[in-house]
Amino acid sequence: TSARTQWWRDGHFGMFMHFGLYSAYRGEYRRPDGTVCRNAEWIKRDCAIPWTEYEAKAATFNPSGFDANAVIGAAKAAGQKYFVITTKHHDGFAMWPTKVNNWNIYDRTPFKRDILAELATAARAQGVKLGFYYSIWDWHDPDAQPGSTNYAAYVTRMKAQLKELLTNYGDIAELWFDGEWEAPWTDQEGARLEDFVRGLAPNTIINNRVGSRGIADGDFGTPEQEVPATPTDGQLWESCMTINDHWGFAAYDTNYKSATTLVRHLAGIAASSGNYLLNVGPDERGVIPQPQIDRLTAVGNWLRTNGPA
Ligand code: JFZ
Repeated sequence: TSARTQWWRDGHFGMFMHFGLYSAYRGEYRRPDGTVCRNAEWIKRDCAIPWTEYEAKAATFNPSGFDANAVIGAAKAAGQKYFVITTKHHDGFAMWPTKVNNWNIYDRTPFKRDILAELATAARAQGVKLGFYYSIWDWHDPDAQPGSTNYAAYVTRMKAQLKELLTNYGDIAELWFDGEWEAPWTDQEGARLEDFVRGLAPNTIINNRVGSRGIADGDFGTPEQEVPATPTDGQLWESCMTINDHWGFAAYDTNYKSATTLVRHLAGIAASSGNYLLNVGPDERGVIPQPQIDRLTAVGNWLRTNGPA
């Protein structure tokens, strides 16, 4: 409970966004034999899509409907104080023009824009804080694979990417690491990574998935898909949740939580001094589906009618 985390403790409510090359599949992969495999951000691995096909998909990925002002506006209208986007999920695909490798949205797709820069500008203009999700686990980098004898080279590249993220887009409010559970990541590596981030961005709030919850615990805990019954006093936490049953876009998934349920989650979490990071998943055009927008609007309306101030 320091001045550094004040805004975060006061804010309670943020928008999570899972958006990546996987979004281009709309949640479905048609196998060569004609059968269909359904998944979202894990579609590459869970549907066993060959890299050649997944890489070819990148050449068709053109989310020209992405509108940073509209996205940040939707968060703001919902009463959300911060916004966290997947800059790189487990597929290793960077959603910004990284110079570290060419497995990124700028070099591999016809979409020649930097949505992180657009989001940074929109967020600053609208007074919403910007955060980045970054997966330590990487299915694509050859040096990050199980049995790699050169994992250190991958870690060096990872730090170079994080330096880009922390220095090219203004102040980054929150870093949301993930995939740390996957070997050969260690607590020691997590502690070094946390130090690295603190050195570059001392005010950035870091989640506990930077290490294996041993030495490097970051700033806050990350319960998932739940309103914890008995949070630990003095331990900051943020519960992330899907708005339907998937993180990434899945066109067939219409199992949306009702606005009433979302309000109940938010109120319950805030009452236990937690934060609620509610996810949206834009489609292959980069547009947040209307049913998701409708629910965000309803939560915002409830807050304006019943919330503080
Ligand atoms: C991870 C990702 O694999 C998933 O795709 C999504 O991005 C989610 C937010 O994070 O999934 C997890 C990570 C940690 C737990 C469960 C799912 N956990 O600690 O229970």
